[in-house]
Amino acid sequence: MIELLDEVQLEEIRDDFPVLQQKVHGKPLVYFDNAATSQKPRIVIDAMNDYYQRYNANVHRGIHALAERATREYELAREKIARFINAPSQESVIFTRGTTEAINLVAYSWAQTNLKNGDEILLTFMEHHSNTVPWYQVCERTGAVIKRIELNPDGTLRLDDLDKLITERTKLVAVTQQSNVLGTINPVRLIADAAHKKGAVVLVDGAQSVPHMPVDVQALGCDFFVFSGHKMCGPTASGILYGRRAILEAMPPFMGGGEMIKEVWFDHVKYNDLPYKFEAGTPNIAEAIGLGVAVDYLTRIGMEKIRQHEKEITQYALDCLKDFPEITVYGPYDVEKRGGLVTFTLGDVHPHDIATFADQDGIAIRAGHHCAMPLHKKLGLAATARASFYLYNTRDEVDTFIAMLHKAKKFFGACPTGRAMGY
Ligand code: C6P
Repeated sequence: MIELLDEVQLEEIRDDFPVLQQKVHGKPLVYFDNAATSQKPRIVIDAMNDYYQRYNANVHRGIHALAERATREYELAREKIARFINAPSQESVIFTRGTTEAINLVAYSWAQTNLKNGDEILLTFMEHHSNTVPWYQVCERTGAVIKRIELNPDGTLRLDDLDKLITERTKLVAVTQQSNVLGTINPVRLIADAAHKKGAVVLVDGAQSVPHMPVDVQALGCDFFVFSGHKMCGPTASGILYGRRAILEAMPPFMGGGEMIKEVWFDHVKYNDLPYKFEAGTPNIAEAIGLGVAVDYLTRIGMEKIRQHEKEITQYALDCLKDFPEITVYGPYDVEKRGGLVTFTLGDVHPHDIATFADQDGIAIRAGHHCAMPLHKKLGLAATARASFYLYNTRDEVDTFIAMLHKAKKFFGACPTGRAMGY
């Protein structure tokens, strides 16, 4: 049986995050914008400072003591991250600046080499722009076309006709493991199996899943898996592309420069081995080291425990929101099928007004299209408001959030509206 975080542990965890110990507009900060970026524990900040203060040097180049230490720590981070996602080898784990860069790497290197006029890329209607725009660009350059998996009214994917949607022309299926708007957790393994039956390659966007649940890339059966460090207690400008080794070996490099070469002659070049072939130039060394420490931190607490905690908080928030006939919640009600975030509208109040109102109470939520405009167009909305939770959030904070919504509803005179989607 998985234990929940108890009060004492939760208090200890909150103490690890300096940013949480402050007031905003005179009120204790309630940070519910974790899907945009998470806060960072002291040990991650300290690890990055330590690199700059004690062993700042470039990696894989110098043979002096500082350079050797920097290289060791950088590669140790790769090792930890490979273990964290159960990658079969460290060579298949490539440091990037985040999810966006990792997807662009695959788009430029793999897709442009392998796709041609008339080929199909299958997406879903819930993809983030990072898992949308690079594929539009591939289509512009190759003549490939985009198709999409439809949504059910509860915000889950309509998979009944998946076998028909994936055809012999489908070369790539690119799907998010968890939607940053609906919260929906998608059955990636099932989709990957269907795609592989037709010979398609599968890319999984793990930006919203890796920070919040145990992830095993081998069990998911995907060919590429991408995520960002800054959403999982790690630094900004850190992220990962995992790829199946054989596919990575066959791909041309994304960028040229130092580090990604074995030998350069007057007119040609021999590329380096994995993973360095895809890490041109001086990498984000402090960020990679910081991400390794973030992985240590999350592992120590336990990803299953974090998932359970978020399920509990999310269920509590969803139950409280049921008392508002003016509120529409988007995405599945069942917390087994959704991650730790709640996206909603309050009558016809503009979500930006709700976010500004919340800010006055020290509550940080996000409002807008959340970089998922096709999904919002599908929902017939310009914007939504989103509260997204993490391991350090509490039921008391949910109470503060709900009290703010009661005030907002009165202040803006919100009226009940039809619930087009959600529950
Ligand atoms: N979503 C949000 O507030 P980057 O910016 O590269 O670290 O991550 C992009 C990205 C890709 N996929 C999904 C599912 C995401 O949620 C994000 C980032 C943030 O929802 C910022 S727009």
